[in-house]
Amino acid sequence: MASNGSEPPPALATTTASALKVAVVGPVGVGKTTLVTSVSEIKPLTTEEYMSSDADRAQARGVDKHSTTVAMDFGRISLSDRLVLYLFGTPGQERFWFLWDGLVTGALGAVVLVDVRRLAESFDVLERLEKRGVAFMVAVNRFPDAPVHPLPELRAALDLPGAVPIVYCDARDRDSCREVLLTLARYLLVLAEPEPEPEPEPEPEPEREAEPEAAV
Ligand SMILES: Nc1nc2c(ncn2[C@@H]2O[C@H](COP(=O)(O)OP(=O)(O)OP(=O)(O)O)[C@@H](O)[C@H]2O)c(=O)[nH]1
Ligand SMILES: [Mg+2]
Repeated sequence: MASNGSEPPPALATTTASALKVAVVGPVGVGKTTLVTSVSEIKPLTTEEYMSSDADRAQARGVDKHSTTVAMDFGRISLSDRLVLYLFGTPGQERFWFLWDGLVTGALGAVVLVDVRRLAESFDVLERLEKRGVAFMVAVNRFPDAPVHPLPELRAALDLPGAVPIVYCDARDRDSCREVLLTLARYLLVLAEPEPEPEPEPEPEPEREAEPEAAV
């Protein structure tokens, strides 16, 4: 649960034995930092810098924002006394993409945040994850002035395989972000299930010897 600032953030349980890593990726201004901030139980580590150049603001076109992530976002969710989830938000600007490898390496999976008004900007991101073999799902961040398309249409437009989950979310809403992470967790569990063993071929019926004819 996010701290409201008046109480110290919950300390990491001393019993914590394992950590999982999930990456939050997507193009500029889709709400990656917003999602990590909404869902983290600690005040997240963010690396926001003021966008001073026209080129940077042009890359974030259509998005009302003046700062951008220049390295990463980092948040934490304790899943149990023993298990903690670390969230790593990537920078959206192309000139910081060289940081991707470190941020995505070792991730169990990734959430790709998408803005329907700038769908084509997500293609590069999806391709980069596919090349790295990182399991991912798509969360469409519902901005109030964005059109709402049926999810099957968005799936087709993004050319997503049928098994990849795609959901709507509001990156500012903690419950909505938790639901996204739960969807990713369920998908990762399905992927981790062993392939069912092929059914064994039925044994051929043994050929019966012809009964000797009874002597008359
Ligand atoms: N209305 C609305 N605004 C949002 C939502 N999510 C993010 N925003 C706003 O959109 C802007 C971009 O959000 P960020 O979280 O900084 O986006 P980002 O993906 O981290 O951007 P980069 O780090 O520059 O790639 C901010 O001004 C947010 O307040 C949302 O769900 N609804
Ligand atoms: Mg950001």
